[in-house]
Amino acid sequence: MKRRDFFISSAAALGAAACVPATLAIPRFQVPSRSQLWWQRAELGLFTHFGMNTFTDREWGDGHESPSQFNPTRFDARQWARAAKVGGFKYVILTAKHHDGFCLWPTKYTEHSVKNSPWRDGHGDVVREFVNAMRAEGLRPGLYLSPWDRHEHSYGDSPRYNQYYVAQLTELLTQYGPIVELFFDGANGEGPNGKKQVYDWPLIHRTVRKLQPDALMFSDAGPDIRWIGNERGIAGDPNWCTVNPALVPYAGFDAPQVGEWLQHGQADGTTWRPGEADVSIRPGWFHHEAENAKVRSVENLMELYFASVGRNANLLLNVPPTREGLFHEADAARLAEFGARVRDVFAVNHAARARVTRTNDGLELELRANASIGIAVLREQIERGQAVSRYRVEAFASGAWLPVSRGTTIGHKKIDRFSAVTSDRWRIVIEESVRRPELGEVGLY
Ligand code: FUL
Repeated sequence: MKRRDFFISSAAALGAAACVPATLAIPRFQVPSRSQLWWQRAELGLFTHFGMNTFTDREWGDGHESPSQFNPTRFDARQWARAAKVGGFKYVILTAKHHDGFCLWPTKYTEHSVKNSPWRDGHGDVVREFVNAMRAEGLRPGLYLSPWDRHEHSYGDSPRYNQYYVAQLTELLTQYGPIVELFFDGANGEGPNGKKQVYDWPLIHRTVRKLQPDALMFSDAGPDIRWIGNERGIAGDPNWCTVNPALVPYAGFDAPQVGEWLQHGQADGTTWRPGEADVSIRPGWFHHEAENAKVRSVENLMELYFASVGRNANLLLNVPPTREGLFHEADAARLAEFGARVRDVFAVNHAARARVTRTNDGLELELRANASIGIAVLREQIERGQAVSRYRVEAFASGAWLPVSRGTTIGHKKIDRFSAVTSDRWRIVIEESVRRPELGEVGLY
């Protein structure tokens, strides 16, 4: 059901609250939680796929690998953290367990873990070193715990495996300090007994909420962050932070309209669930020697940045450590270049000291001097919800307002690129919104 009744016109929408006709019923709208707000403002997350596959040169292990194969001889999570920080990333998510079931921490619940590996004579704990290293660099750690487990015998025996999974989740949430995000992957294969595992998502969600109420849960069904619907790092346009959760009731749920829902969200959604766009810096998620020359170029990473962060989604860029336990020099160098490029592109904001006037349908900016502008960064104050559904950006040139870009949603951030125009007068015109918009700081570069 589309709730058209609360789509109000922009003119009324932009005035003070008192200008909204008293009879117009504006329903309760959605806003981010404190954790979601931090997360959306962070914009950039790094993903690190590391584990048994790193040593077997595979993407999906079958669970029959031996812990003796895991031995990262120069393991140094501080090197990952420094590279992430230089790249401008604010949080980092590690695969504590991938589909092969091998655990990077010495869990009590299986022998298939680092404790039976030669690494640090079985006394190592990748998760511990990871969280410590991230925090030491001011980054927030997150964890991926694959629900699909191709090693664990109880897998497919649903209640038993659910207990196993929740027990592992409990270890991770009680022994390693605050976890910013739990990444729940949707892959769900057959168990060794041929039975399909039915995950107890309500139990999983309750466990996380109880143990770490501020941790955000990611999956295609949220509940806090939604998958953007592809692994190419590209968000939809439009992209709403809100969805109607009933449409995708649990992770891995498949229906024809799911792709659209993930990509775009819903203007009239009843739950705040911003999108995260995951993608790898290389063809694979895990490190493979043969792909060392296939690390994405900085130009390509910038395109991904504009297609994700520039469309109101977070970018989760995967950088897989090598068998030595280090980011490969090519990846580390690329992260540094990417960070420098972003800082460079957004170094001088010509709107920073502009005189800003609220118009009845947007904002007008008078810059301190003429400037050649080719990028506009728009923001809504999402702590008050998301409202804009159509806008245009204009520059005053040769005696008239010239539209330079048009768009749909804005949300936390929308970045428009256009052929550079020189002007000292710029304006944002909100053509349509679903409720009263509150624009945030404008950037002109
Ligand atoms: C997928 C997994 O199957 C891949 O191995 C990877 O972890 C990716 C992020 O999610 O569904």
